[in-house]
Amino acid sequence: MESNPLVSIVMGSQSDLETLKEAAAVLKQFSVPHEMRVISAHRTPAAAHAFAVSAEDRGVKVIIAGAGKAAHLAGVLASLSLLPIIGVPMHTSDLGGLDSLLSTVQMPGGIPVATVAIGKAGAKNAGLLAAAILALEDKGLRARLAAYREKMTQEVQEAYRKLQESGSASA
Ligand code: RP5
Repeated sequence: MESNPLVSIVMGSQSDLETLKEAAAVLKQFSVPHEMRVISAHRTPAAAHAFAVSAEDRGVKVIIAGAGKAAHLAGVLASLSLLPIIGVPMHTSDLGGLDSLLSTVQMPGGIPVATVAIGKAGAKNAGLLAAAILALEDKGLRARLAAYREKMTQEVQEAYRKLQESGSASA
């Protein structure tokens, strides 16, 4: 585990790990020090409290919190910390993740959670959003993010060029 993480990725259950790995992969790609923890707002509320009130003092700058079903983790952490909190709603078997999405995004005014999309796309974007926040004070990281965007643009343009070459772009 990273000893001086700038981003803490917290998940409500070990079962969320496959999804939250996407956020960790992005942070690794951009060389952002990070850690991963399993803390539940419902099953380990004392640990959630202790984590939230100490994260800033440990040097953490952004928290990514992923949870599913009645997903209160991001909101609880946001209620206890002034750090920016990014909420990742897990996909669920019962309601497809709509349960997680609504319980993460529908925060009362005054306690913000920046909620991203359900599931792996959301976790990936949580990593990118955390990196963008840190890039405000880190020119090297900003340059790496700009290069990532440029590569993505070129890949889409290349895909379109190939489609045109194949003759499938119009009929
Ligand atoms: C939430 O309940 C977790 O974030 C997880 O997404 C969901 C189900 O947890 P498990 O029953 O799989 O541990 O707290």
